[in-house]
Amino acid sequence: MDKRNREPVIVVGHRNPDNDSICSAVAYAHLKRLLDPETGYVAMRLGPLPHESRYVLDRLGIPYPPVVTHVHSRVRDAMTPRPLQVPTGTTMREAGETLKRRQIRTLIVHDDEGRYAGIIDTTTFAHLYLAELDNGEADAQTRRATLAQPVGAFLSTDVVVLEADDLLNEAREAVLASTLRQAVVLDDEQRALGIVTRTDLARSPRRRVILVDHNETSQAVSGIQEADVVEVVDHHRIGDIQTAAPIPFINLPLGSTASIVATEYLRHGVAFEPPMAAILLAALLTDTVLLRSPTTTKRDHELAALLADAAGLAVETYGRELFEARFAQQDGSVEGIVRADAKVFTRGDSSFMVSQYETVDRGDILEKQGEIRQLLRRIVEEQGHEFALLLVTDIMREGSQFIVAGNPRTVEHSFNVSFGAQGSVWVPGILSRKKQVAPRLLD
Ligand SMILES: [Mn+2]
Repeated sequence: MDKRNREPVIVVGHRNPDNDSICSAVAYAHLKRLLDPETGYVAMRLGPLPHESRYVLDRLGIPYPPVVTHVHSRVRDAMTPRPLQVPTGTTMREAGETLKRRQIRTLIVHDDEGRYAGIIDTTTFAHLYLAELDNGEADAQTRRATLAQPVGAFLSTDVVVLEADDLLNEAREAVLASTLRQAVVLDDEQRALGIVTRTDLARSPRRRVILVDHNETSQAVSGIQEADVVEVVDHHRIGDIQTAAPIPFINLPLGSTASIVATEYLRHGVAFEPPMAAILLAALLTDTVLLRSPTTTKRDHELAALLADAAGLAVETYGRELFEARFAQQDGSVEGIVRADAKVFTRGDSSFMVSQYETVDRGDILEKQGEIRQLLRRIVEEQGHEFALLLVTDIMREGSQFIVAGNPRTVEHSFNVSFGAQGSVWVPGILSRKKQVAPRLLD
């Protein structure tokens, strides 16, 4: 297969990327480049960068992975790049000899500024000679005169013009329907980047993708069915990705995809350069909520220690910085704390609200408790809720401060706590509204 124009393999995480999807893609693309320098590997992403990823990459001076919008085949995946080009002043004789010597069919002709002007191809010469025969002028002198003229006078200009990022399926129809059945690919400045011939179209190139941190079509880049998934590295349940050939498919029940990527570095005996260790550790710590989430394994703990060592970082401090970077973007006003992530639930005839605010230090919030309760009380009155509850979740201390207004009985019963006059109580171990709070209040 023609390898001249193989675009790099895309390494990409899921849609609405989290830090693990970003960092695992960056570190795995890096490992693949080291293991296989012949093939290009490029980390990309499917959406906005999470704040903590921005923090990690900025701190290490690593460029943000670019966004990939789709992996449908494009004109650039099929075209023959860097076509042979000659200026308009070239003589027909020179052009003809070049075609013959290089055994090609088409020459791109450009003007004095290097902009595409038209093409000369083997059919141009065929038509010329046939015309001479028709006119009974096929003598050596006429032929020599014709060949001494510049190509500018004989250009074919009714050639399909494409852009490199055009979808190949759409371009294919246009090219096959055209007279010359080939196309030139121009850049923004009208310079020729490549040509697309019928042979190029017959090759049907597919883009190559490595999926990290997901293996389901619904979470993958658009056009994935039209691309070749060449590898999967993931720690989620097995989904529906299908391939035509066997591929390396690494799926392990670890706390993060970064843990698997780190394991791959070790398996291949590739030393952790400090920036890659820092990137992998960042993903491991955010995905496992500082090694505290129930998905965390013994192996994650071991890898975190190893990566921290290689990166010269302290696990707890670094993890705290990552979450501070994530939470720094939250609205810290009383309105923001109470309303930014509020959910209303109904049970029978009554309704209640549960808000959550995550932090690495609940101290600041506790100082605003009076104001927070006033707002919660107003919400209860205005909305007619049974109660309004705010969870100030402190991920470092692994628990939530419950602040309530309205009738606290349901909450007190469900969690076996007593709010007291302040309407506020610390509940250790409660981190998830969805998994630990809502089900108990609705029960
Ligand atoms: Mn993950």
